Order: sequence, then structure tokens, then C-alpha cells
Amino acid sequence: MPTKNIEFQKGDALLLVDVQIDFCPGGALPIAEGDAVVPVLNKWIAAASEAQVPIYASRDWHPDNHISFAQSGGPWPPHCLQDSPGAGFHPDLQLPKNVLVVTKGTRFDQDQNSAFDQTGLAFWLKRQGFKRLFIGGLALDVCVLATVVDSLKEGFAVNLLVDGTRAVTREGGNLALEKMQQAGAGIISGAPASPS
Ligand code: VGL
Ligand code: ZN
Repeated sequence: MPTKNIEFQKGDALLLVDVQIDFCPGGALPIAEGDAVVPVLNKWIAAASEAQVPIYASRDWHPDNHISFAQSGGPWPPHCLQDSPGAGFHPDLQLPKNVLVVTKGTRFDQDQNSAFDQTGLAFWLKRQGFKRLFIGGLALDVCVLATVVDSLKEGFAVNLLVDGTRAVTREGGNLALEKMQQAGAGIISGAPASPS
């Protein structure tokens, strides 16, 4: 059962996964309703800023002919090419000036679905005393799943912002939700609790 009205506290961080143009309708690897996460995540961004909770945004950032692309034997059409317009964050996503960007998918020899995969992010968050992560973005059954699972493995408490994520496939999305809950993630629906 999704929980509601969890308030931000010290030790929290907001992590937005791959809210990029190529993952939205009209992009190179479009996810159905991918852009529907933007207004929801904007509310979380506003609440996080208000509570002085830092905002991290990961981006998929592939070299040409990346190993995850079909032409190189991978599962995906080419997407999120470094410095291409499609690799940009969705233009309506209201990222603050002090957003911390996590770049992944740059390795030539393997894909990096998780924002924690060889990025140093866990080291950085732990060093600063963060304990609980609020995670949303794209895609629920790919990079969000990998990121949530790694967060829990690293010892963070995790709340998935379920209305702020969409899946590549419906079955994949349902399976991802099951896996996350089994691994110990909380599921939060709706908008952030308003500050009291
Ligand atoms: C993603 C497919 C390929 C994601 C990245 O961000 O979920 N999906 N590369
Ligand atoms: Zn990718």
C-alpha cells in the first residue's frame, strides 16, 4: 500500500533519475507518458528546495555507438547521445541552479543503469550523512529499478515517488514495484506533504 504524507527531514536527499528528452514522447527511446512525471517531480523539487533537501539529477550520457545500442548488439535504440538535444533534461523540469548532476552510461565496455554504478554517488551521500532517498524518474523498470535496488544495498532508506515514474512496459513496471517493495523500499503516491 502506498503511503502518503511523509515529510522531508534532515538526512534526506531527492534523486531524479534520467528525466531526459529522449525518454519522453517524441524522443529516441520514448516511454509512454514519460513526460507525465515532470509536473509531479516539480512539486517534489519545490518541497525539497523549501526543506533545504539537496536535489540530485542523474542523466544517461552515452558515447556514439554505445554498447547498449542495437547497432552494437545491445537492447536499445540509440538514445541520450552526449551533448545531443535528446540527452538534455526535460525543459519543463524545474531543476534548481544548485542541482547536483550524476552522469552515467559513459563507459565504453558496459552500460550503467543505476545512478550508483561506478559514479561515486554512494560515497558522496554517505560522507555527508544522508540516510534516506526519495527517488523518481525514468524508467521505472530500468534505471529507476536499478537505482532503488542499489540505494537499498548501500544502506539508504528509500521512498519511491510512484506517481513521478513511468515504465517502458507495464509488466516490467509491475515487476519493478514488487522487487522494490520486497527489497524494502517505501512507495509514496501523490504530491509531497505540505510543510506544517
Ligand atoms: C534507460 C534504457 C536505456 C533508463 C537508460 O534511464 O531507464 N533505459 N538507457
Ligand atoms: Zn541508456
